[in-house]
Amino acid sequence: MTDFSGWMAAIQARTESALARFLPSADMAPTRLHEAMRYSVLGGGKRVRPLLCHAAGEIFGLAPDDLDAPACAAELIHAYSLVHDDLPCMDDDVLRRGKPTCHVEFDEATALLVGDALQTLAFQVLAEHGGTPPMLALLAHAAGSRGMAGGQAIDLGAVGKTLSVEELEFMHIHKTGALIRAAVLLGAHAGGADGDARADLARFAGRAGLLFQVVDDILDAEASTATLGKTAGKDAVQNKPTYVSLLGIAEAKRKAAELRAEAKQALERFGARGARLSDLTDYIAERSF
Ligand code: GRG
Repeated sequence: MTDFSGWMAAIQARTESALARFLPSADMAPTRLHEAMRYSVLGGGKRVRPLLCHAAGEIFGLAPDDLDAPACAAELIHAYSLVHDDLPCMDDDVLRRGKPTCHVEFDEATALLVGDALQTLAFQVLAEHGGTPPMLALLAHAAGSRGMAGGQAIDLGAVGKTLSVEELEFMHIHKTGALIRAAVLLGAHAGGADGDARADLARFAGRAGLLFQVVDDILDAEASTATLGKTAGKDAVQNKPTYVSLLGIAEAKRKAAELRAEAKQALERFGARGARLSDLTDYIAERSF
């Protein structure tokens, strides 16, 4: 087994190549839309969801070649969500992955279409590369109104309101957690995992998804715009409820440590085969951007 950082770099590189292959080429009409799609997906991002999908699939003996399609499908949904989230009618941001957001570099109508087209491309990639009906349904559920889009609706409605920690968690389980869960479970489904294994992986993904969000809130409060590659400190400026605003930094960090431990506990049944997901949990907890 290669060391974790070598494995991570290899999966990130192969994800970049696979995404470049799956995306329509920039010289194919309509060229401006295809250029904007490639601009929004390629050359940036940590590829956390593809990493999770590969790590989960590897538990069941799958080779990386077998996991590129589900991993990219999850990343394409993620990329679409970022493009739409940055639009003026949503989070209204100008910087993403260290470069101007899609609607700033192109225009708002193009950014809207980029999101639409990336979302449908995700399902096309999955359907054309071995995705079963349960896998397609899983991804659709995670992206839709009972998952990520629903979480975004709750988020938009929460600005300026006081939420309880339970309400905040409900929002994040949908907005960020649903796609993280889908990325893990797509890998598990591709590998033919049984119901018990999938239940433990769903439990793992639930804790890892919340951990991801708590760390995101801490970074928004503590890190710089240059380090994050997106505007820092926005949550406080926009008066958004976060783990940091509700709990304070120290308690948010304690919560992150608890979620990290619970995520790892959920991997117990997999023994050494769960090492990649365990290492990814550490990466999510310790990331600096
Ligand atoms: C527009 C339907 C719709 C949904 C948007 C996920 C989301 C919902 C918006 C993203 C806004 C945001 C900053 C959420 C916090 C957590 C998060 C998803 C951060 C960005 O994900 P990373 O850190 O980004 O994985 P990279 O650039 O590394 O891929």
